[in-house]
Amino acid sequence: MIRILTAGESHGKALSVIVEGFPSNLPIAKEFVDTQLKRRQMGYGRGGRMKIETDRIEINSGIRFGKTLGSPIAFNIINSDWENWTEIMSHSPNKKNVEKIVIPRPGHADLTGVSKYNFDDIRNSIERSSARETAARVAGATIAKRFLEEFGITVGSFVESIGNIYPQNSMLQKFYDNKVPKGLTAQKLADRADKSDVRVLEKDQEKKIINKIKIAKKNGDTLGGNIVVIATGVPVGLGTYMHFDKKLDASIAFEFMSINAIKGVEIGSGFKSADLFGSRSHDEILIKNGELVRKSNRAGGIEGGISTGMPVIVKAAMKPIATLMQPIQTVNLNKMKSMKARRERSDFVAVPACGVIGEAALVWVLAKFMLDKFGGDSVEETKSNYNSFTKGLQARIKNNFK
Ligand code: EPS
Repeated sequence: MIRILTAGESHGKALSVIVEGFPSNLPIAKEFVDTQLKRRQMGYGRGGRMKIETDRIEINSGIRFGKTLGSPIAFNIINSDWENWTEIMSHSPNKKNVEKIVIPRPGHADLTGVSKYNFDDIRNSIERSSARETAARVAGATIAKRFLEEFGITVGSFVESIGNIYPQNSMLQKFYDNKVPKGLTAQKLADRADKSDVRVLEKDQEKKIINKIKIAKKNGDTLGGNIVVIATGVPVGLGTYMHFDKKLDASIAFEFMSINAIKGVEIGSGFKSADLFGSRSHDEILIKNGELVRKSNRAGGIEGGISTGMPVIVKAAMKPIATLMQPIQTVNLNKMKSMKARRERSDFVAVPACGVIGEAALVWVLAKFMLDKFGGDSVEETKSNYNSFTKGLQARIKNNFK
């Protein structure tokens, strides 16, 4: 079983992550992790904070001579902004009378946080509920990403829409229809998306989105959008229908819903399939060159909680950032008076970054299910188990039904 634990406040000294349960001998380079952290920081529409931070890891444990030892892996990511927050985030009693935050912003964990934890200062909630935490999560998940690569599994994302601006020629639809150009791995798709400032695949869509973000900024408003995360090279047989909490799709939905600001998740053509006849919703089974294949992939690579061997397709909806420069109505908790919410430095759009965080979510679940199925204390052992199941699988099916 793999586990991950993150710690850290948004404006504290550092974020930390501990990852446990990966086999030994997995090659992993610091630069590989730092590259993923850099990708998470990109995107048109981020606020001032991303100009301050250059996220990179310090390795504390679990790696020697560029390979995992099988022991817990621990990283730190220093918050450069901490220098400006040492008094506000002091570990000592508040002798300097640092001002308390008393006006909750709708859409954040401000009011729910103080209600639950008995705080008299909203700052106590803001710090941990901040999406800054996802930097630690992305760093930890790079171990899973590297692990999956050993089996030819790649995970990549792109932005499907921001502010209701969709592509003319939907790549997502091509995945549902199984009409994706041959050899287009999820990695290649992500590389293409990374070339765009908003991580979309079409130039024209990019232009329209940037214009809409400019309008949002001018109006002191924010935008959300949809991300698509795809995994290619996934073998048949991850997950099970044997028990509800062991289904692959159930775990994916959980992992995505746990990302800040995500309000909806679908696997394959999800919500759209609810509107169609069954004959238009499922993936016909055909024989091609003596092999069993699927005509389409509307199921998003999962049937009965088990991977089908087709690309795993996840779409997730991110709500607009809740900190508004033209704030909406709330209440001053100290005066118990109605007023506009507090402004504070924030992003206008973080959908491009969310795609990279979605990749971290999907690699994590897939690595977990790979290790559940194939086990192994060293990568070599996992590979040997993997090969014994996947090689000749189709021949075994044919043989069993003779
Ligand atoms: C965030 C508010 C902003 C974002 C932050 C998430 O930070 P700050 O309050 O320092 O301006 O930039 O995201 C990150 C710091 C990050 O690394 O993604 C929030 O309230 O969730």
